Amino acid sequence: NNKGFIFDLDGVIVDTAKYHYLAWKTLANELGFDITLAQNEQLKGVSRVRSLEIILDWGNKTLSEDEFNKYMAEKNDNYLSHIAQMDAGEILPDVPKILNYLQETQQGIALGSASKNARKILQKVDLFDVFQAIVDGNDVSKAKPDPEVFLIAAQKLNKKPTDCIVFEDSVAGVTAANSAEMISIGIGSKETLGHADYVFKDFTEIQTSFINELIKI
Ligand code: G16
Ligand code: MG
Repeated sequence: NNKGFIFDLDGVIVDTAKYHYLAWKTLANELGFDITLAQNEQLKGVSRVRSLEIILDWGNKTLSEDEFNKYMAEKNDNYLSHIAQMDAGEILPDVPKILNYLQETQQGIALGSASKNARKILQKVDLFDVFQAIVDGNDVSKAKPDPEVFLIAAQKLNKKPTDCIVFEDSVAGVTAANSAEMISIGIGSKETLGHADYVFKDFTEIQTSFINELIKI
């Protein structure tokens, strides 16, 4: 048996949320306000453009289109300066264990991320070659919770959506996986991700026996 396993990037494979936060915080401070870690939670899985719109709302600021684009570019440059320092040590615990198992059992492995920097990050942490298909913020026209990103990933893996399993840490991402009729596995808390088919705190809680069950479904 052979299924498609689709991974979100930020919050599932690596914790880049902390670098997004640092970069957005710097930007907000420049505009004269601050953003909290709790606010940062609401930006997880959200596109770059939408994130800046939300942040400007929080600070009660409006920008011209030129300024908006300037701040977006500045934020990304700042973010990329953190990404440049990344290495395989930043892969979240037990993610390699599951990826290795999926490779050993010849499952399809894809990435489904909102980030336009996904390929760069996978290269930095030395996981680029593990993925048979990479679908990221450059490839989609509709952001999560729209299922587009995962449907394209399934297509690239040559799998039916119902034969795919998605690992996601964001509310919108789990909703997207459910709309795609895929099995959704939330990585995080049951309170936030209660709409997922299964929820685990992190990959240390996921056994290969559970992966086997998913492969047999
Ligand atoms: C990630 C993050 C979001 C970020 C988005 C776009 O998504 O969770 O906070 O705003 O990508 O990233 P970029 O600015 O690099 O294009 P995911 O889907 O991997 O969790
Ligand atoms: Mg995520």
